[in-house]
Amino acid sequence: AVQPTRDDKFSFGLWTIGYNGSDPFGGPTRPQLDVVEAVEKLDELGAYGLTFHDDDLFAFGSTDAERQTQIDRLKGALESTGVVVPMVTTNLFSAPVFKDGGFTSNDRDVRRFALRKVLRNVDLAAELGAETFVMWGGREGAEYDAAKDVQAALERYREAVNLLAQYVTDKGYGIKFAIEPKPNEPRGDILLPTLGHAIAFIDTLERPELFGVNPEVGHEQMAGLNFTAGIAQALYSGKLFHIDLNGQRGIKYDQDLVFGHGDLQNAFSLVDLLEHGAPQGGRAYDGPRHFDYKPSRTEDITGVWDSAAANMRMYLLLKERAQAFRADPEVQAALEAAKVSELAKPTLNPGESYDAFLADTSAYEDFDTDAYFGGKGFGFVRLQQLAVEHLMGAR
Ligand code: GLT
Ligand code: MN
Ligand code: MN
Ligand code: MN
Repeated sequence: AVQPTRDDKFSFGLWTIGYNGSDPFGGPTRPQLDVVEAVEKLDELGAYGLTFHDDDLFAFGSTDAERQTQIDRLKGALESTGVVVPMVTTNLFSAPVFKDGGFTSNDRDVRRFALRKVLRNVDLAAELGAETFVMWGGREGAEYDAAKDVQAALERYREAVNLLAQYVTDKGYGIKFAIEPKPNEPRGDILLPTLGHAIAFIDTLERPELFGVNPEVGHEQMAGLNFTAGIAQALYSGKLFHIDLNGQRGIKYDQDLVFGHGDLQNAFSLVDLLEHGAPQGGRAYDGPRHFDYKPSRTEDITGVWDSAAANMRMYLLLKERAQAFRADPEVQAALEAAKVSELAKPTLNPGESYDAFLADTSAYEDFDTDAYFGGKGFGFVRLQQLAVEHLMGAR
């Protein structure tokens, strides 16, 4: 059961397994990975999808012929393996021209160039049958408050994505957009730093139905936020269009560890939520389980593929543990005792007016707050202990 299959919908970014080990303090520790090898090896390991940035497939500044050669090589590998491309994205962060961002650079010519680069890649995404187009605005931000008019930047971001929505609508492309938040790195502060900021921004768009979020485990955790709780809100808003799974250990630089190699308890509650929905039947997640991790630069190519397999194995192991947790009668009793299910019950009676509510003396005048709060506890700790024991395989 921990052998990945296509039905598990595991996908990887070409830039993840293709990461050559460069970091701000040192150069590459591994040679470049070819896209055909990447597709064949992912297929062998049981993944169903490959995702990429334009610049992962063909270097920035490639000629049309070089670009086409790489697209054809990718298509050949997809055909021979059955691997699909569920998501495509554009690199608006590596080339020096994007040093102050793409859609929100202070320089208008850069903004026009960035938008053209994205439109070109949207056409390619449609050609490859991708359903989701991710936008991670890593350079959309600033180091200095005086250097960026954030309200104008949001307006330019809005202008850009409204145009993209118009474009896919007119072309009849079946593509939806997923905005990926990150609080900082590479910029000191990035625009739309958390999934909450992104969801609020989406509400201001001309076609909000075409936009959702692509939250990354580590990015929310870099801000000290609870990823599972954020995902619950994204699901609640119908905005979880895609997800980047990886591992992060606390508030520090973006680690992009293997999924589950960071905050394991949060990974457990996340898989439980994605697979089963809320305990009272709130929405679950149906899309690709996409890994956005970096094989550590200490590893050779064997270590790259071991770590790719580890992501999928961690997910499936957590899924098994979550199933056991949900099925355990003791857990069900503990959930009941902790009143987790009572939260699904509306606070007012059906059709209860505020007059009727105000007339209910049991709600206030006769409600004995001392007796209630001085007495019985909720038993949350016991419930959590059961969860951790299931996670550890101790039950
Ligand atoms: C980049 C970033 C990721 C984004 C990718 C999509 S690229 O590696 O760190 O979090 O998901 O643009
Ligand atoms: Mn990351
Ligand atoms: Mn990353
Ligand atoms: Mn990501």
